[in-house]
Amino acid sequence: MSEKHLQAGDVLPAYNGKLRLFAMRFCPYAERSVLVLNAKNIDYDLVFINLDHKPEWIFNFSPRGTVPALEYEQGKSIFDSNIINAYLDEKYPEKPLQASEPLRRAQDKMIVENFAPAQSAYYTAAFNPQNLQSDMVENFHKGLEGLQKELEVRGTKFLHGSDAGWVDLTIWPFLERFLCLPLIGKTEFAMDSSKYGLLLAYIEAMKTVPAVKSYYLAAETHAKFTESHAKGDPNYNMLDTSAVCCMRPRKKKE
Ligand SMILES: N[C@@H](CCC(=O)N[C@@H](CS)C(=O)NCC(=O)O)C(=O)O
Repeated sequence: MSEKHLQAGDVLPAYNGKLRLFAMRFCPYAERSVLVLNAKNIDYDLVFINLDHKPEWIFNFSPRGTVPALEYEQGKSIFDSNIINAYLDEKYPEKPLQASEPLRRAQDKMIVENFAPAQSAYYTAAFNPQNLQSDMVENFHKGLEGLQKELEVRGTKFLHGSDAGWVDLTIWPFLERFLCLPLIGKTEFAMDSSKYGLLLAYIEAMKTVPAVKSYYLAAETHAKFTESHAKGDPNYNMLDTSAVCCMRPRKKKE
């Protein structure tokens, strides 16, 4: 899989019959769908999009030009991470990721809902720091405290149970990114181990989940991307090694 992000003027790669997810490597919403595809062992292709210079064809798959979008049949697509993930879980029922009990499913959705203010605080801190207000920092910590409380009450390794499920994979991409905030100087967002011991243990457990591990990026990498974004020139292709391979030193001609 290439980490290169396609942009305006680039051609749409040929369709090869697999499900195809249009994504951006640093997008937490796209990551949600990647994790669900991985966790369900579904075969798929990833196409990364430069969101500042979008290729014209992305609008055929996602009317607002947002990612993720899923091409489920040639030229036919759905968009939005929650819509895509619900579709995948129902269409491929072999390994269900949502709770089987209706009440538990509702409670899982409430966890995601209650976590949303923490996500917004993260977005502001990372991408609009000039608009950051103290109540956002409070909301962030309220979100983390709520999550930790839920882990304590449930008493399971993951929120879903002994395996990670829909609820874990839905909030994970944000937890992964929260860890980069102290690295970009937002120390008020640090997760102190004396306060967040259980949550930090959960984060470590999530990193070992195969679906997560194969797509996980370290806090330092997220910090680098966020800084490039703050400078007005997001470095979408910072993980693309295809350019490096062509710069190997050539053998001198005899
Ligand atoms: N609610 C959507 C949000 C998707 C979203 O905002 N994606 C961002 C990237 S992280 C995007 O595509 N931005 C490009 C744009 O808004 O033009 C989802 O859950 O999929």
